[in-house]
Amino acid sequence: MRGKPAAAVAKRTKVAPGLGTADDVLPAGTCLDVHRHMARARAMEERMIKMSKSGEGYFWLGGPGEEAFNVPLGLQVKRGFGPDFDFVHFHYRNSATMIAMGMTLEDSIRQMAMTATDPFSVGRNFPGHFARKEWNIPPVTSVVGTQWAKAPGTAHVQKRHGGDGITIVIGGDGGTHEGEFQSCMVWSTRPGHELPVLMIVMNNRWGISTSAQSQHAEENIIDRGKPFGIPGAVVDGNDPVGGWFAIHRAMEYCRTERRPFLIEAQVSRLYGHSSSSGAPRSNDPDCLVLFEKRLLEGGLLDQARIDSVHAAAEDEVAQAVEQVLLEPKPKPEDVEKFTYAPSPVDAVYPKDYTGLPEKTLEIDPIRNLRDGAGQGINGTPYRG
Ligand SMILES: Cc1ncc(C[n+]2csc(CCOP(=O)(O)OP(=O)(O)O)c2C)c(N)n1
Ligand SMILES: [Mg+2]
Repeated sequence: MRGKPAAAVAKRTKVAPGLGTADDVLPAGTCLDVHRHMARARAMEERMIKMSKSGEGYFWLGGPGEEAFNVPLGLQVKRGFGPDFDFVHFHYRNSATMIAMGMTLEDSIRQMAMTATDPFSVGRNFPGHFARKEWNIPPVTSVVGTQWAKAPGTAHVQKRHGGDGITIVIGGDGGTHEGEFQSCMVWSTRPGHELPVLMIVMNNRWGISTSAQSQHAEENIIDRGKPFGIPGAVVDGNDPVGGWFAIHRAMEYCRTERRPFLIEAQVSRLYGHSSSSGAPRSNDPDCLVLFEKRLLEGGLLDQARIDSVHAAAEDEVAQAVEQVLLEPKPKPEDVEKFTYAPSPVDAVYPKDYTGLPEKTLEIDPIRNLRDGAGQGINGTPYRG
């Protein structure tokens, strides 16, 4: 059902001051922003699931069920380029965070449709594998847990640089079993060299089909931070208001103390792991439905306004898909582009990026260096 125009509804709707507790009130305007981005992210992901089933894309995984945490996170990131700003090492379920940070729906759908216009991977990676240099977002990798090992690197730069930029790193409950999660805690807590890393574990209680309860002996995942002296908070990831303030406090701690903090957000997984498991709707609590109930009860929105937010989100997605499906796909000859940068010191595989060394014995790295960049074995130019 389509809602009435916003202006007509606004006249009738008495806007309450906000939602929250006596100490933590999220202003009404922010609540409505959070709700709108949650609805946009959900509509986009649900359309992307259809794309994976209709041949407009080939694989889907993403973040439905995590919007109530991921949107407040994105709205509070200090977005920009360089160590004065936050670095964000994403998990593959952070589309709502990117949308809240200002990503257009087209860009995410471009990656889903694997077009040459996909700004994150030029049509060669899964959806949700974002990368945006100007926002300090290093590429997401599918290899579970690697982001935990990269985070201390950017935080180390930030600590040495000064200022209040922090590194935010996000992963799933399953990924905390990888050694990189421990590496992140070790490197972030070396005495005298503590690092401003906000570690966020999105606990959806599953790693594909392995249940968290069959793997985690600790009561809460944040307990793993205790031996390292890392403080933590367990957050109801279905509550955007509580989540907002938990994120705010954790960020403030990392910005000012220049030390790590651990958040565990308990979230839903609304469409299973990915399209590989069919992306069926689960019975987990739906944060969008729960938030809308609160917005209604709190008098911040009425049903007509909620309907119009959803209608606008669906129109936006439909237009984005229509546009993206007109855009070009990568060409076969693009396959080697952006894979390896040419380097004068890379004397081992000068002509063959994928196979074994061609003529290893003839390679003289010193001569190669002396003769200049861009020259491979026997003077052949690199195909970078
Ligand atoms: C190193 C590695 N091992 C296994 C996989 C296969 N794999 C992909 S996603 C996933 C589950 C990860 O679970 P979790 O960290 O809880 O993230 P969630 O998908 O639940 O958000 C696994 C095992 C992988 N991609 N990389
Ligand atoms: Mg999980």
